Amino acid sequence: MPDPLRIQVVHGPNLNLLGTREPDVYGSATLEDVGALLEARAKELGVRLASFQSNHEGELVEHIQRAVGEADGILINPAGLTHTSVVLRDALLATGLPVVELHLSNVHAREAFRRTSLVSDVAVGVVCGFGVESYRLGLDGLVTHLRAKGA
Ligand code: CA2
Repeated sequence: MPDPLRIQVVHGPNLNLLGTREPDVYGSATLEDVGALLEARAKELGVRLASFQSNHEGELVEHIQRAVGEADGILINPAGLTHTSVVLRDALLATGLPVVELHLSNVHAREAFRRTSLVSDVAVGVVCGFGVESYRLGLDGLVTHLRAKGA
């Protein structure tokens, strides 16, 4: 039996607040609910997950750097840093790992600044607009991509 694929899940700033504010935009599920949903899907897919959330850009960068050799791919909701962070983009690119970007909301149907992503063009795919289902769809997409590559 081959070793299971390892996926690093990264949640950006303020996502610790999920389910506590702005339910009209982000839904009522908490980050813990997202973790449970992802773990259930990971079990079905036979992959292993590690999850990390931080409100600090530098901590996110350090964690992403540590994914090299520890993970086969990265599933990330970069939250507000999507639209601003060259350093997060550089960190993701430097890993050389396949990245899937996801968003709960449809960032294209909101303010104009949310249509810019510094991550999308270094990602193998992007999912947005399906609430917490975006996480499951993103995980499925990343695992499909990795398996097609023979990882
Ligand atoms: O739709 C998404 O997943 C976003 O990545 C969420 C970010 C936003 O800046 C992006 O444009 C789109 C905001 C994350 C903050 O999450 C909160 C959740 C509940 C209450 C307050 C903030």
